[in-house]
Amino acid sequence: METKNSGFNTKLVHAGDYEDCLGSAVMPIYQTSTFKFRNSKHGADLFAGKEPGYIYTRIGNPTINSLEDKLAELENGYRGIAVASGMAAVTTVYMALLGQGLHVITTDAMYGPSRGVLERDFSRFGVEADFVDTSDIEQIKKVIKPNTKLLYIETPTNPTIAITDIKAVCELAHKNNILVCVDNTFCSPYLQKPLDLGADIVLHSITKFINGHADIVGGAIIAKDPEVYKRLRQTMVYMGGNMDPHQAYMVSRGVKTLSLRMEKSEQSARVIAEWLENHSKVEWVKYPGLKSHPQHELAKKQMSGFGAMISFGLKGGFKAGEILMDNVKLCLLAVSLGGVETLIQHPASMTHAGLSKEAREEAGISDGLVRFSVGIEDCDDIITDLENALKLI
Ligand code: LCS
Repeated sequence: METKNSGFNTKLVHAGDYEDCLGSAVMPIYQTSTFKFRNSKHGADLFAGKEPGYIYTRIGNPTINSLEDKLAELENGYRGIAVASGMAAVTTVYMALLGQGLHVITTDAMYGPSRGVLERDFSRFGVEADFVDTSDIEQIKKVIKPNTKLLYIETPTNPTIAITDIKAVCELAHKNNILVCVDNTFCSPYLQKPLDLGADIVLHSITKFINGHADIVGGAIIAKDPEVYKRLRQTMVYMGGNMDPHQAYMVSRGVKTLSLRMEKSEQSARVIAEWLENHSKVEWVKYPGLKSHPQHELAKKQMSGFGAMISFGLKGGFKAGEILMDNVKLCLLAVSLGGVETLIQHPASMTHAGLSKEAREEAGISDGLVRFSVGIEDCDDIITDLENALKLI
């Protein structure tokens, strides 16, 4: 079915639909590594791009392509590339657009490995990087250089929930011939559409809200422009970070309920954030929907809701954090986020442990910071669980 002009929920269910000879209602899993050619001419035509069709699953596969088409429509992009993990998406973008002597500017407080791989690995190949608070555009202006090729932003950030003005930074970047990539993992296209705000590339850890069921790891990249898409696709095919057909099937299934899940999680997150803000054991709360959030007005402008991710600091720091982690019962003590289950974790000792303490502090990740991903359980049950654990501090 043609869904280009349909609403978001219709796209969630039907975009990327594929007609097969049996009339399958959902996309089947083409669990095959390779595809037979009818004859030598057919094989040659496929390789030459003269005929559409499939050659080899790393290059393309119907189950994977169906998901890619759905995600591209959801983000209002040209085409999508599904990859093995969110980090495969991040490294494919870096690998395709950066090189010896080129410079990238990124959000300082973004997901640890997205920064760590630049510091540890891409630096070995002569890629220069500056990490700044991209929520302050002046900081970006200060580090733009003639060799800057990519501005890579994460908004809201994991886990500090800082928000970057996508439209403003895209205008600045484009004036300087710099491409902009936005990690949209925390929002999903349900809440934020970076390509509509001017970005060139959007990427996701689809492990999170897009799949939503904490049962697969995956990533996706969506490009606005055919030329940029081609560069990214070529790099993915050569580097080999492709998604697997079974993984793609799982995501195509999970994503259909994205709006329903996000709506429920967000309703609870708003209530929980306010409740935490008034709790005597809590020092501060960062949630885009709270008036106390420094970029609350910007969040209202560029996001269509405030999401399901909350960060908060406990009075009593590290020790209080340990007590909370060890005493919640309903909330799962686990990394990752964006699933139907409520998850709680401690970035300083978990997701961001790979960064030095100085780098963490510079990026606003204090030792007592708690990250909370609100699931779709009953909100009262989540609050009761938190209250019972907070009482023990
Ligand atoms: N981008 C963001 C914003 C993320 O939060 C993550 C993973 C990634 C990229 C990488 O995606 P992956 O390869 O794991 O699919 N964030 C994680 C987290 O906060 N806890 O565990 C993983």
